[in-house]
Amino acid sequence: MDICKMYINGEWCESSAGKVRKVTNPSDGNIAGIAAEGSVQDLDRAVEAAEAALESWKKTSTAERAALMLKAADLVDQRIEEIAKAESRANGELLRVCEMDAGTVSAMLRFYAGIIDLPAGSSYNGDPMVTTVTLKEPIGVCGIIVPWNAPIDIASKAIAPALAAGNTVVLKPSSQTPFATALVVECLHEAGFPPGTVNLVLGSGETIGQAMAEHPKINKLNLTGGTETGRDIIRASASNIKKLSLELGGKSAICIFDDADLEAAVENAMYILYSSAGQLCVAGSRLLVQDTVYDRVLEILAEKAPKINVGAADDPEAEMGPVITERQRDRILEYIEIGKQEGARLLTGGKALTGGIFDKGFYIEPTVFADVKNDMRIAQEEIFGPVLVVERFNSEEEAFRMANDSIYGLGAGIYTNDTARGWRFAKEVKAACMWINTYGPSAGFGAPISCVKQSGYSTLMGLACLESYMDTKMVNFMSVDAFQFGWFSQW
Ligand code: TXE
Repeated sequence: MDICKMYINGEWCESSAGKVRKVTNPSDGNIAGIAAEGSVQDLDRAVEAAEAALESWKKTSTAERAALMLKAADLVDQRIEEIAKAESRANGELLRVCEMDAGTVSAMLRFYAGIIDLPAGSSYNGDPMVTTVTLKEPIGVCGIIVPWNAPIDIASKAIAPALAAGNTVVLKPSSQTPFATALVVECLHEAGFPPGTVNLVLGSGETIGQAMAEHPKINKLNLTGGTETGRDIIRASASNIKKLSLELGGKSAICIFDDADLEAAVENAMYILYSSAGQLCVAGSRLLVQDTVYDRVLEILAEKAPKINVGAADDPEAEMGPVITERQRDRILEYIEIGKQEGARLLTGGKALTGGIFDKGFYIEPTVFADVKNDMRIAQEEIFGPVLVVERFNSEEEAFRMANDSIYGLGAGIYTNDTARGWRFAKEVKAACMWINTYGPSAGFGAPISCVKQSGYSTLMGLACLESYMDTKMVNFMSVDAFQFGWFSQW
């Protein structure tokens, strides 16, 4: 089996420490691939290459950068199947979901190539002698650290704006999912990005990720990952005050009011959570249900959740796949035990699936807890597995208070036919992305997602994201020769 290599200064290479890591396929327990396990020396080499490439890369025209991005997008489209299979084998995401993720990569490259010229400075003419303008310029070397869920989708949402803005990139995928990311980097290489513009370093978060946070020559670090990892990176980067963009955990609430279409609301909630086996940061993992329809919603969940077709990621009939690792499976099962001990009612699921393919991979039954109180750990902590917690509320005020009673601020949803209530929800609940009578879709890549509370701080998507990969200088021009302030009497 070929070793997935790193890409530093335009060349593919193995780890200078000669180390490799085997990755297990969550669907069947087989080896998904073998990847180089980089050393800090490899990271240093990548940062030096990115720094060296920066001088010329930031002087390229936006037209040159856009042309390379568009070419890379075409190359990704030609390899969609290969990229999707590489991702699905490593993280157990359903293959058709990974195909959508791969499609996002080329879409992101095209989107940012399309808006590459939009960031502009301003001019200020408030003083007859001084003219002030702002200049936008690349930040420098950008470190990008991504998680194992939807890795290429998430990586592309950072790589594309970083490169479009004239930065160079050092990318570190999760050690669980290097393969699809390496194929995307191959497409960037083949498109003709100059050596050092894009670098791929493989390895653990504790070693390579930590070293990126500490590295004085990485000028901006983008993390998508858990909130605890965000804390680690804030601490590790304190020594050099690099710019941080943190997209972290979530425990998003979906409020279902009694005037909603309950079947649609429950189907939406189940889809967004279980289609990724609960491994989607923005998934609505807390269902807040008005007490007048609480029993009916539980009836629907009790009937529908056990019928979800769980299977291997490449099974076209599967509606839910495995969770990422044996360790993560056991962690989720621990949370299920915690839920029982806290007094929540296990409505359905709660066990690891066994028999056939389930004995080889890491599968958990679609699980629903009812009668959950919002101060329970299973309502407050991110489980990141196929576990839905259902809580009841009486009034709108109580529903919105419960939705806000979370350290996270990532997603939030409401199902109601009361338009005014939908607007009150949008204004009163604190979250980065919100949905009214749906959950998940959005009308375009231009809408920015700005994480809040302990879901982090960052601006994902849109022109705001592109500008977040630029520094803004204020430059003042004096329009009078040999200007003096006239402060000193001796003049
Ligand atoms: O995260 P981890 P995972 C979150 C999701 C969940 C987590 C799941 O909510 O909490 O990601 O992904 C590296 N210093 N989001 O388990 O463990 C690690 O190697 C530096 C939110 O992978 O935090 C990996 O590359 N780096 C998101 C990356 O950090 C470190 C959407 C993430 O690892 C490190 C998707 C350290 N100390 C998932 N420790 C959103 N909000 O949009 C680990 N890493």
